[in-house]
Amino acid sequence: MLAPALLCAHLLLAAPASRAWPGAAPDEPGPGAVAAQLSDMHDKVTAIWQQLTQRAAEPGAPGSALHAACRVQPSASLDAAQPRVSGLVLFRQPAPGAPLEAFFHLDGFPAERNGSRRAIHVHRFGDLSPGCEAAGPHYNPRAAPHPQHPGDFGNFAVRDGRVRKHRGGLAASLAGPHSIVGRAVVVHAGEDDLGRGGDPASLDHGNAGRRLACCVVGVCGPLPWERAAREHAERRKRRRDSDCEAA
Ligand SMILES: [Cu+2]
Ligand SMILES: [Zn+2]
Repeated sequence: MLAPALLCAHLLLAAPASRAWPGAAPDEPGPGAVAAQLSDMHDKVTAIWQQLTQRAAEPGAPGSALHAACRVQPSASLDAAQPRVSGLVLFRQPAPGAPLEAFFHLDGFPAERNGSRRAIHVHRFGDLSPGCEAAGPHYNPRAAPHPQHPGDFGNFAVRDGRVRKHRGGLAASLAGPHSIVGRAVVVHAGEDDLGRGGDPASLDHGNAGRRLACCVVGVCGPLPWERAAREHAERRKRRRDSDCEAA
């Protein structure tokens, strides 16, 4: 059932795009109207796809959750003065269309600036061999301003040169036409101004500064997530216990 529905959806997508080719009649819709139609059809295809996949795998059923991992490496284009940040970003989505959650485990920031905050985003391209600049702009499938891109994860506090953070309710997805699988997670040297910088760049990328490290999001099984969740729970318990002792 899934394959014929997706085939129909592809045909729907292909039809208006062909009218936008050079040589189209003067009364045909312009590029803006075609883009709006395509965006609308994308949404409809996503809805069909989500209904079909959710019917096949109800949220909470064993094996229904989607997982992905991103092994963060220092950018190949860094100069010697820049910190070498590395680590692991893990994603879990209970079902297609559900909010995404993520663990961010990063090391290698300068330890002397406790309380500094670093931006993390999903960028468009997954070929990072020349350095993290090759990741291109923020992944922005709906032509929205920053910080409304699906991979605008915001700022992360650095403590003792590390980031250890769990975030839920993220807008990005591991499934559907706007999936972030195969795209890049980029860790920046600076803080995201979240669109409040007052200049055009702020609404484009948040003026988050140099790209220190990056990775490509890839599908994985549930084990890395389960391990990280266990470690996260143990850390929280230790923190609670030490708070009780101090009180
Ligand atoms: Cu970025
Ligand atoms: Zn953005």
